[in-house]
Amino acid sequence: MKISIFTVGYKSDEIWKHQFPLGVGYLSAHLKKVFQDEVDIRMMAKEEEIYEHHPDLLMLSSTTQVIDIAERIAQKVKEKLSIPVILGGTHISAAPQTLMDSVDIGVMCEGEFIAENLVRIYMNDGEYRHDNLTGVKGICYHHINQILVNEKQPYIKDIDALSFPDRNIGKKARNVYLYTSRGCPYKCIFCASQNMWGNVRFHSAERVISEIEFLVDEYQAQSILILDDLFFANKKRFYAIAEAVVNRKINEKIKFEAFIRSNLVSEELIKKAKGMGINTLKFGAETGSDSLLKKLKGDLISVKDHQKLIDLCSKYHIECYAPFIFGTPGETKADILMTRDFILKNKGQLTVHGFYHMTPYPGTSLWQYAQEQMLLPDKIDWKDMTMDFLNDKFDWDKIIYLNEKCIPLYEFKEMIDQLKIDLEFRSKE
Ligand code: B12
Repeated sequence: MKISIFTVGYKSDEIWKHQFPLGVGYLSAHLKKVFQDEVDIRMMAKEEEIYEHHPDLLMLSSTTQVIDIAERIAQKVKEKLSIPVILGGTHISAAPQTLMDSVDIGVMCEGEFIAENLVRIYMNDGEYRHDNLTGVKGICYHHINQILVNEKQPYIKDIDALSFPDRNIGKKARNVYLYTSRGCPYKCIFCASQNMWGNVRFHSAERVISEIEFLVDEYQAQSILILDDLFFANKKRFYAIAEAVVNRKINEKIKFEAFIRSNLVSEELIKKAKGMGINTLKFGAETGSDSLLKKLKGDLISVKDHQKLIDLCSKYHIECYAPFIFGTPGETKADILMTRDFILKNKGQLTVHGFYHMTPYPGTSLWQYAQEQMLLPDKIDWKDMTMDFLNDKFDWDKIIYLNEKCIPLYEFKEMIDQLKIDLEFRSKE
């Protein structure tokens, strides 16, 4: 049986040589381990490769913003190949009721075992029907003009049992993606991680080290981008990993980037991070206003923590990156100016790598708020959910603006335009 797996939305060939999406990589590795020679699974770098492979089954992975492209591909594949199309990824996980007509089955959240069950059903029955899908956990599907959403699949307890993900990358790759945990213990109002991954689960330090060594030996990877929502969520494990990296001299061969949260920072931790070869840290700063920050990320974090992290990164020569978000319900003009001043004050020490509009995504508490306040349009065009003010597709007429009560949209736009000038931000494609 032939299966093609494709992540929707990639245009650049360059990025594929280095950074291969891990979601489809985990699926591919798991299905190969379970079915071995019974299936021929290919991860596609381009849409055209699907037609060349001529699979019996297509698996698509998509985020919210590119879901319209997923729909178009599914339609085309149905027309050309008449095969079942299964869709997974963050969007359908949070919004199963949006399953498109051209997609047969949506897979919600952690996908490895659900994909396995679906492949097995197809192998046995040669088709998907209501009677062979009704008991399958973690899926949604069409049945008599309705979308049925089955109960959730339990999360995998021991994620070390999963194989290393397949990666379609070349040798000497840079910023190779690595995942060392699933989920995040915090609940930021704009993030769907809890909905997606449930309680946070960690790979053991040993497993993390063996995957890093594999990337060094197998691919001669030059740098690794640790994509975990929060690599430092379990400090004990972080120290164990840092120590092993140094003891095995891995830090002499490879550098790392990772995501941190400012309230977890101490000098000892940053020193250890530098010691293991982390030369870039990224954190969700979001705002320079303390009261707003607490609203976004909870009471345990403050702008002082942000400052401490930035100062420590500066001291230990670690590059520090952070995104900022504007347009939160309740944000005042004074809050926006505080954020501007915070960014200006840290010029040279902090790189702003996200200048975002507060966009409600399904699966977040912000989405729930927007629904309750009736701030969502009747019909949402998902491709308009561009949150990046600097993206040339950002369209002020189409955004979902949640803060009209505090700052009217036209004044908000003026402030954002002024911020672009004050902070010397340039638009990009
Ligand atoms: C790496 C990454 C990227 C990479 C690769 C994206 C990708 N599609 O893999 C790049 C840099 C391209 C990227 C871009 C963007 N990203 Co991004 N990204 C991530 C990040 C940090 C990790 C993704 C990852 O590898 N996860 C680990 C794997 C194991 O999980 P997974 O991909 O979800 O796959 C599992 C399941 O979903 C499921 N599954 C997935 N696909 C399929 C398919 C089938 C058939 C089945 C059965 C199962 C299945 O099984 C997998 C294994 O369990 C996540 C944050 C996160 N924690 O996930 C954000 C995240 C996915 N990105 C996000 C966003 C907003 C974006 C951008 C829109 C940013 C922007 N401003 O442009 C763009 C979208 C462009 C695009 N084409 O996708 C949001 C998505 C929100 C949403 N509702 O869609 C996330 C969740 C961050 C967040 N918390 O808000 N991103």
